[in-house]
Amino acid sequence: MLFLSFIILGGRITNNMIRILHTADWHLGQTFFGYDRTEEHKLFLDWLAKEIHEKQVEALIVAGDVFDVSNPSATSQRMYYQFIYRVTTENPNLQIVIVAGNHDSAARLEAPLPLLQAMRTEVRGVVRKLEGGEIDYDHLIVDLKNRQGEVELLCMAVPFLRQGDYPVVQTDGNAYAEGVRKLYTQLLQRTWERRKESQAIMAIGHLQATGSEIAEKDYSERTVIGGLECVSPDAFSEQIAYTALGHIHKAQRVSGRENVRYSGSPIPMSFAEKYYHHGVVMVTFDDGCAVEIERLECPKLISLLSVPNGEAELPESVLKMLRELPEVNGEAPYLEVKVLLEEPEPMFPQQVAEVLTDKNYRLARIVSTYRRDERKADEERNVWNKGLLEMSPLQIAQSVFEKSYQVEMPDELTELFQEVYMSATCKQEEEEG
Ligand SMILES: [Mn+2]
Repeated sequence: MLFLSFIILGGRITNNMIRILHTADWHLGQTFFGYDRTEEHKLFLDWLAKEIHEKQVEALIVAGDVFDVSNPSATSQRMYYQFIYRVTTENPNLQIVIVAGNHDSAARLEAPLPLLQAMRTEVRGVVRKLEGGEIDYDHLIVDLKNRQGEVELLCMAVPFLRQGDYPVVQTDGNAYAEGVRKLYTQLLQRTWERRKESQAIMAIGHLQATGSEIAEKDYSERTVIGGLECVSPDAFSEQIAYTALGHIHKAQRVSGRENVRYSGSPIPMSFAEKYYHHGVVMVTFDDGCAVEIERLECPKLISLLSVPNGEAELPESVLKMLRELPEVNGEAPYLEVKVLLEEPEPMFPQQVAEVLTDKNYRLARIVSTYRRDERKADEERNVWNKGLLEMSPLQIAQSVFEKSYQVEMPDELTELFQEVYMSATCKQEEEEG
């Protein structure tokens, strides 16, 4: 059976290739409008374990946001460790590389590293510094071996970068973007020096690349300080055979480059993601190049449904549509109800609940839009109905400011807020570490 794992490239059989699976943004422990998602995550991890075994991959790459919160629950942690134990036991050659995302605690994710290394699993959360304050680039390079036990792929394992993690660059442009670019450039230089002939180089990143497509109004994907963190995909040199990105939940190539990709999240994180194809990316490297890139779509346990599917409608018509919802056998879909109101209708949620009593649906939320008061409607649609949990601290501050003063928060205040927020979160990280 083993010969089946070798792929034929241009008529020649290679047996020193290496195959990886790229995934990201698991957000283990996420609750969806109060609903527990453990079963959805379990289904994904079971599927992933089977794919790893069947496709005989040599490495699993997780590009950040393993957990939804920095202090994950016992259930989420158990699921994570059980998975790592299972796949590394079932596949004695499997290597795993995990980097921290902005939702993860960098220090906490790295803490069990000594144990995980015994299971051929490397975690990079914190960017370590050498004695002189230089970045420890060697620590960010992980060697990945092919089936023959030879190093075939050099992996630049870069976690989500916070201020202080990347080199300081004097620039008129964006200090974050330039700093991140410099880190990748210097890391690539170091990796290139180590590279032996026929070895490929890959990069991992948890960041928002310029030009990447995010779900409209999707707060769950936005970074901690909105808008500032766009990194140009040029940061990923052509010398890098494949760049495995995390953070954006929609699977996509970046700037049309086949080998710079977001794998996307395995399950939808918001109603904005209901039409996404969720999955992972399988990449085969040979002779220093990514020779095959294939998307594997993962199964869906619970589907998402909006009523109406388009713009909000009046209560009568929405209730009628709800009454006409087909019966569902199996898992109840998550349901979003969008209603257009002319005045507050406090009884509406109860009416919805009554209509749904005998129906197998999970009511996630009712989004109310007011027809008369456009300003208020916009506010509700755009901000508060998204839920505080899905918004970044800056977005919360901005919306409070707008509510109080009826004007946008001035740039000056926005900058001050970001400064305070960054220093507060850096301090928190230190305390955790
Ligand atoms: Mn993220």
